[in-house]
Amino acid sequence: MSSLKKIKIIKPDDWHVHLRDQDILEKVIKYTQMFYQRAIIMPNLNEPIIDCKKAIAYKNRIINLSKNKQFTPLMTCYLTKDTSLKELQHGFTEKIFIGSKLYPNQSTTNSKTGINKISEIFHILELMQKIKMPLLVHGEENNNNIDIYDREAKFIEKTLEPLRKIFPELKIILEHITTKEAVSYIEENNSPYLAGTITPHHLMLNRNNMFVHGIQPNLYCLPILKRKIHQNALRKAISNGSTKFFLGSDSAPHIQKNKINQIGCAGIFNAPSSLLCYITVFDEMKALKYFESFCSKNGPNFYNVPINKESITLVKKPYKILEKVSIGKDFIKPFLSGETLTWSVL
Ligand code: OTD
Ligand code: ZN
Ligand code: ZN
Repeated sequence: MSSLKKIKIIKPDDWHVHLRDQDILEKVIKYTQMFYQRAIIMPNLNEPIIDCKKAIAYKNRIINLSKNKQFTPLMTCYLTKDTSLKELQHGFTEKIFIGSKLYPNQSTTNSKTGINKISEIFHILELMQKIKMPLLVHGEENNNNIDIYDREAKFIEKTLEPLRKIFPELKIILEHITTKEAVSYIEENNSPYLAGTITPHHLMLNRNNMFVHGIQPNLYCLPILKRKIHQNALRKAISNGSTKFFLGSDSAPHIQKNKINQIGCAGIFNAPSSLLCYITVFDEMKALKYFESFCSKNGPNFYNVPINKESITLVKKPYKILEKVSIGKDFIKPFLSGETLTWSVL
């Protein structure tokens, strides 16, 4: 009998990933498919996915480049103040969209057509509440006068809480949460209409890691890494078995020359190791019994879609993360590239 520690779980889904398009999509998609049965594909392309036609075309490009034909991309609609209600309703009822995405203006990559003032889209949110269409939120207040480390907490106070009073039955996913404020907001509300996703990098790192031996552009992402007390709050949140939190890797590949630049762009490409990073943290927190719910049950239950039938087995065996993914003459550097994790996929 092998003495290897093994865990078999229902095949997980990634409820928040950036796959990009064309040559990058072609190279990165297999990493997401290695671990996940389904994934919510973020719509922030250079030309954002703002209607059904664009979503169907993008979904087909993803499927055409997929080797794993079991994989299901779940599409989201990038909200603008001009989003058509008819289009949105059609997209949701026809299952073209699983939800809509709120980007506050200039909050992250390709968000320059995002929302300036939340009241601009109240009519859209009203419809979404009525048809039970989930709202996926990049929860940062888009105001340069607010310290970058405070933007998530301010968003909860200034935008999210008032919004939830107006639309109490709107299903909201506060994505890639990074603060103790977000954790307690979700835990204390304990609402069937509110959940949060957590990334591997926000669980494994804090803001000190961005400045070890100099500045580390590959660890620059938005929302930015926070203090250790926030990192610890996230680690605790996943360790107590709450069903309000689930997996959303926020893997966001950029070619290296755009990361290491006069103005380096935000985003961490964790797809080659995301599931292994999560299990490492659950293991460190002695919370492996909640790993499967976080990865494979809480998300589908919140989105009201079936839990996967397939499974995946992880073993406690060293796994070296690849150094780079070539894209033409350039490359993308994965999160923790070249480092060795203690878990791998069987
Ligand atoms: N954060 N980078 C990107 C998106 C995310 O806010 C996000 O979801 C990106 O490059 O698309 C990032 O740092
Ligand atoms: Zn975001
Ligand atoms: Zn993202």
